[in-house]
Amino acid sequence: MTPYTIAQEAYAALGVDTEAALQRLAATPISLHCWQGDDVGGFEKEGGELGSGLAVTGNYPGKARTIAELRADLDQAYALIPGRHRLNLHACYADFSGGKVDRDALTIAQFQSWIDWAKARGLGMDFNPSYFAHPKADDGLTLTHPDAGIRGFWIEHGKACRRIGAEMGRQLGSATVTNVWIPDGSKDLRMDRKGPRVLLEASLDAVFAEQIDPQFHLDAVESKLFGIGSESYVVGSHEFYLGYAIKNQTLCCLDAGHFHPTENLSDKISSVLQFVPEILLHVSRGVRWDSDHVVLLDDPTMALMQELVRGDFLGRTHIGLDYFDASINRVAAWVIGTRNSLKGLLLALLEPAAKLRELEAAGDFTSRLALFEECKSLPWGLVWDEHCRRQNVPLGSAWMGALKTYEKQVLAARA
Ligand code: RNT
Ligand code: ZN
Repeated sequence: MTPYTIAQEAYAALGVDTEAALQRLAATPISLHCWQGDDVGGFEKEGGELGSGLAVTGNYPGKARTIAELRADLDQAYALIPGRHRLNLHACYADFSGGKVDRDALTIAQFQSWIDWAKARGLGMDFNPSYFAHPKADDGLTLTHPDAGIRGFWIEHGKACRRIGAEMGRQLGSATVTNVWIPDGSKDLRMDRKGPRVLLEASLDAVFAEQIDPQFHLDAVESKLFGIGSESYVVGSHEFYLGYAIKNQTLCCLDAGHFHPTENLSDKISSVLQFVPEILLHVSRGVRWDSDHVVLLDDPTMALMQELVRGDFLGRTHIGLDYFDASINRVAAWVIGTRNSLKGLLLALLEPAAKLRELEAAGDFTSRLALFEECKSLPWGLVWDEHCRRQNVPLGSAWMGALKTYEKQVLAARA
C-alpha cells in the first residue's frame, strides 16, 4: 500500500474514483494572469500611472522589468504548478521591439513573440484589451467617453485585440478568450445613468461587429460593482453585462471580487450558464473593499469549484486568475493562487456526488449535511500529492525551496 492507494480505497468506499478525478484535474487548465508579475505595469512606458481604479500595493523586491524577466518568472511559476496551463496576456504587454504603435494600431506583430513563447511551452493563451494606463483613459472613461473621437479610439483598440486574439487561438490550436473590462464610471452621483449605458452597448456592438470563428476566439465581458474613482456608478454593472451577454450570446466574465461582499460566484454560475453559452472566471479573493488578494483554499473558492463540478459546467467554463499582490514574492503569488485553485477543483472532483444526490433525492438532509462535513477530513491531500508526483512538480511545500533559490539567484539581482 502507498499513501495514494490508501486514499484511493477510502474514496472508493464512498463510490469515488480517484483516477477519474485525477484525469479531470490534469485536463483542466488555469489561465495565469501576466499582470501579477509586474503589478499591472506592462511594457509601454517607464513607470506610468496605473489609474482607472486599479491599485497595487506593496514593493517586494524583484519585480519583472522586461518581457524577458516576466517570461523567466512565468517559467518558474509554471514549473511549480502541476498540469499544463494557459497564459492570460493584457494588450499593454505588447512587444515593441519592432517599433512602438498606439493601442488602436496594435496587430499580431506586437504579440508574435508571446505566441511563439507560449507555443514552445504548449500553453494556450487568453487576451485582454487594456482600457487603462493611457492618456486617453485619464478621464476614467473609454468606450463610454462623451467625445466620439476618444470613444472611436477605444473601439479600434477593441477590434484590434479581437483580431490578435483570434490569431493567437489559430496559431496555438485552442480558442483564445478575449475579455473586455473597462473602468468607466463616476465617483459621485450622476444625473444620467442611462446615457453611458446606451453608449456602451453601441461601442461594444461596434467592437464585436466582425464575426470570428469561435474555434479560434471567444468574446467575454466583465462587470464590476465599483472601483476607486467609480464608487457611485459603474457603467458596466453586472445587470448591464449579463443582459448584454445573454442578448449577444457572448461569454460572461465573473470576477470573484466584483460583487457585494456577501455574494458568492458559486451562487451565480448555474443561473448565468442557463442563459449564456460559456463563462470566464476571474478567481480572486476580496478583502473588505479590495478584490485583488491571492486566492486561498477558502470556502468561497471551494464552493466555486464544487459548483463547476456539481453542475457539470467545467466544459463551459474558462478558469482564469485575477489578483495583484506586490507585498510578497510575485512568483510565489502565482504559484500559491494557482495551486489553491487546483486544490479546490480536486476537492470538488472527489466529492461522493452520487451518494450525496441520492441522500438529497430521498430527503435525508441530515445525512447529506453529515457527509458534506465528513468529506472535509477524507485524505484528499494524498491524492493531491499523487497529482504533483505524476505531473513532476515538487510535493507538498517543497516548491518553496525552489522558489527561494530563484529569489536569491534571479530576483535579488534585479536591484
Ligand atoms: C478590474 C478587472 C480586470 C483587471 C484586469 C487587469 O477590476 O478585474 O479584470 O483586473 O483586466
Ligand atoms: Zn477581473
